[in-house]
Amino acid sequence: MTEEKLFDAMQEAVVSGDKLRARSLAEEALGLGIDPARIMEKGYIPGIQKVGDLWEQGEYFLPELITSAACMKEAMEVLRPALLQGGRAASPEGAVVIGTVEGDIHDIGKNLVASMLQANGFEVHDLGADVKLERFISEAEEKRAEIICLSALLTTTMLNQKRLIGLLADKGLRDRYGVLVGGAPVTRAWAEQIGADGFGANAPDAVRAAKAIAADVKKRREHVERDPR
Ligand code: B1M
Repeated sequence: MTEEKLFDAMQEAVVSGDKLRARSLAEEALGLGIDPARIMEKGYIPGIQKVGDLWEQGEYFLPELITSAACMKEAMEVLRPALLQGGRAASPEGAVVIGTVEGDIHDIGKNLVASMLQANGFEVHDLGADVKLERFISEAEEKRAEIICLSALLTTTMLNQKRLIGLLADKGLRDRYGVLVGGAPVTRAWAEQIGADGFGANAPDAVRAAKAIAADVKKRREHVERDPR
């Protein structure tokens, strides 16, 4: 099968909820040496986006959404080890805590971002989905993370990204951490409006933003250690 045909078939597998096919196509694409991030971006993500459109048009209901999400997980399970290859064990880029915010159970995009961060040399502490805001902070403190990464897929739960930043400020910790936000309804304008340190439109973009934020936080911390006044 050509690359284009494979990508079309992946989209179809997700839309039709065919888990076995979603898995075997991922294996086939890896066997052909196609980059796993590209497989996700060109094959599977357009599929689940189409499912979202069909849901909005009232053609799909919750069971279809759940089955298609399971197809994404099947594909991700195959692709994840390949995505992680090349990740450096020493984690020179810094540490992050990542999760989907309280009230929100969507985790496919967050998992992809977490894998790509790990593959790019970050130490990643994935807290899962529907994570309490206080927990992001306590884990960041415990793991001595540089960045708190917040994913949100619902317009209602996006507000928790703003609340987290407020909570950090209330605790006098705002300068200690970089905050990176993302998720389907999240925009750069929203990130700026709530005072986040960075925004990722997709997983590679999140990695770029995280690198810049981590460097900045490390500099800030070094400065405070040298001159604690
Ligand atoms: Co839901 N859902 N869903 N859903 N779901 C959306 C988000 C929706 C847009 C569908 C629609 O109406 N078209 C809609 C939200 C509407 C809104 O808020 N305005 C919606 C709804 C309404 C709901 C429920 C409320 C439905 C219901 O129960 N009535 C419910 C919510 C439950 C809850 O969370 N409390 C619900 C449930 C579900 C399922 C469980 C069935 C399933 C999720 C399964 C799972 O994740 N384990 C599901 C799915 C699959 C979707 C859609 C179809 C696909 C989401 C997805 O996985 N996309 C979605 C429609 C859509 O988004 N078009 C929809 C693929 C993924 C790779 O993309 O997550 O955007 P995404 O991640 C991207 C970027 O956003 C970015 O990088 C990723 C890779 O490119 N990114 C970051 C993500 N996080 C980042 C963090 C970063 C940086 C970048 O830094 C920290």
